[in-house]
Amino acid sequence: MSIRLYGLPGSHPTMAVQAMLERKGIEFTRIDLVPFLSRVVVRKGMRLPENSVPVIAVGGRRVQGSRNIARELDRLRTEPPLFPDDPEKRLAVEEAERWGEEELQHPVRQLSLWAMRTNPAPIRGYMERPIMGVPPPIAARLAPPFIGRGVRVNEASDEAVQANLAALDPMLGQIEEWIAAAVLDGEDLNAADFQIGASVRLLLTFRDLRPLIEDRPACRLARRAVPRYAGDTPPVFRPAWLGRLRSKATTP
Ligand SMILES: N[C@@H](CCC(=O)N[C@@H](CS)C(=O)NCC(=O)O)C(=O)O
Repeated sequence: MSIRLYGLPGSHPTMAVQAMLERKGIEFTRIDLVPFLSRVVVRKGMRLPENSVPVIAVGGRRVQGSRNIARELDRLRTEPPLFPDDPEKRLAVEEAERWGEEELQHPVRQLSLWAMRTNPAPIRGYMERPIMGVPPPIAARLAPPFIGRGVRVNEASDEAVQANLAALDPMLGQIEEWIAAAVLDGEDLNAADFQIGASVRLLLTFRDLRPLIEDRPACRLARRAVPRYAGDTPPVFRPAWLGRLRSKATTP
């Protein structure tokens, strides 16, 4: 089976799919596109309905979207499964997965784009391979205008980032409720573990956030689901925006 995974450097849903492929032991080649330009490649070049990655190409077919891809991977290789057999447990995993994609993924994307626009120096660290044939050192230097467009289309404003940072503690709390209920972080990792884990794992590449959250169960799950995530961003967020997380981290 030959699979190509199309993504973007640093993209957390792409990393979720990569981790699911690795979990299943399916061989794949990852191809990273240029941020923002990827929209044209995916919509016009691949004729897919959405303008986002991840996309996998398998046997002449393309599947778009991290949740669709999780189901496709279970069809392609049943073991180990990404969803439980038991219908009730499956529903709970699907709800956590939906939340991970619809509620958590975008705020994390906004934080990451805003940070890359504010300080482009760390961008190179998120690039693990050539970007559409362009070597990472050159691609990183060419990236800022594309990141700027990404910031605009994803509405990664100061206000959004401030609100997302304030919402982070309750979001991690929600993940930890699912961990306590054994929906997440069970014996076998499921699609929701990868969906959510990849987002939290990207948060752990931010030096502002890492010391405030890394001891939390949600972050242990993230490191389990995605042991390695390239990239490291020095402090970038305004200290006042971290107030809520800071007070939570110091409260026993
Ligand atoms: N929620 C979808 C979409 C993911 C998504 O928005 N991907 C971003 C990268 S993290 C993207 O393709 N962005 C292109 C752009 O904003 O120009 C999924 O999980 O597959």
